[in-house]
Amino acid sequence: FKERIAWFKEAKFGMFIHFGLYSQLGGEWKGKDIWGDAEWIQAHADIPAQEYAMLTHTFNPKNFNADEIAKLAKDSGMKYLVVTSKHHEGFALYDSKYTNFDVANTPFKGRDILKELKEACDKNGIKFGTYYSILDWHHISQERNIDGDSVQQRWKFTRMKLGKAKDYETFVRNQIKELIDNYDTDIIWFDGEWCDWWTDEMGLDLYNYIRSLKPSILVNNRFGTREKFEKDFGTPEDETPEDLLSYNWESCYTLNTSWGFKKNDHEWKSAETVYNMLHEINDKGGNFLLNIGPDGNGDVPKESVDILLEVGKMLEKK
Ligand code: FUL
Repeated sequence: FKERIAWFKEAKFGMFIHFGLYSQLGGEWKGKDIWGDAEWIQAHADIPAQEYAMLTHTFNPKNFNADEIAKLAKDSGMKYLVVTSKHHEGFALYDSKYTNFDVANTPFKGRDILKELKEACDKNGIKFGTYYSILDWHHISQERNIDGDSVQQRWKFTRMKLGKAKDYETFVRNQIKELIDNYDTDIIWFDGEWCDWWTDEMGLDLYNYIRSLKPSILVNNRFGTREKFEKDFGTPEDETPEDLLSYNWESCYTLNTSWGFKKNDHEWKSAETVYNMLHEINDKGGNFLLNIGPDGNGDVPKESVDILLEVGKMLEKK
């Protein structure tokens, strides 16, 4: 294990990228500002899956420039990157054989975001990782949980349709295998494991399957109950642990307050804040995964670019 995680420990600083259909909306639905994280807009505005799926017709991030993003990571002192291959919305940012709900069925077809990023990372000496949500608002196996007592609860804890769990497990395996076979991903960064139909046993089986496909890969602890699993690394979110931890970990934060692009979110952290956070986290033995959310055109918000480049300069001076 020590050998497998060595590059990660050394890397210390990485880039998180939240990008998906929601990036087009920028936190607004039908002219209204929707509260909360912009990648949760389907839940918070209670948008039915079919209506949400119409966003594939307009997904066309023409300005998406993987090379610029990988270079930005490098110039900011980052050594790896983790991109949302599929967030809770269920949309695959790559051409997946197992669903039509993917980039190949949008006006952006012919380009594969993961492929472009993977190649740009290789070129720039950045390790490539992929986020994958177990919770899936599009897959037919799951539906909004009508018993939930708030809109958010209904979407956060989906209901597994009777007899469909096995199909979904197979679907997840197939997609993860694509991430390994086609993009040689170095990290599987799970999320959305909290629904009651997803058990620790399923998570562990999946973990072992992934390791059998690529023994050197790293998997975060969100394949099952987070508190139970330390390996391969823990994932404090929006927080830095107070005490020193006995296991490997990575704190993730975003540059403003939303992970996905949000037009009206102007609460940017300063370069100095980011720099200090990085030092605090690293001093405590953790990694820092810092998020950018490109907009619907594929542009990284100028504020993010400026802050990150400034951090890069501060690190160089040291
Ligand atoms: C959370 C997700 O629900 C958020 O949307 C975001 O991806 C964050 C990093 O993890 O659990």
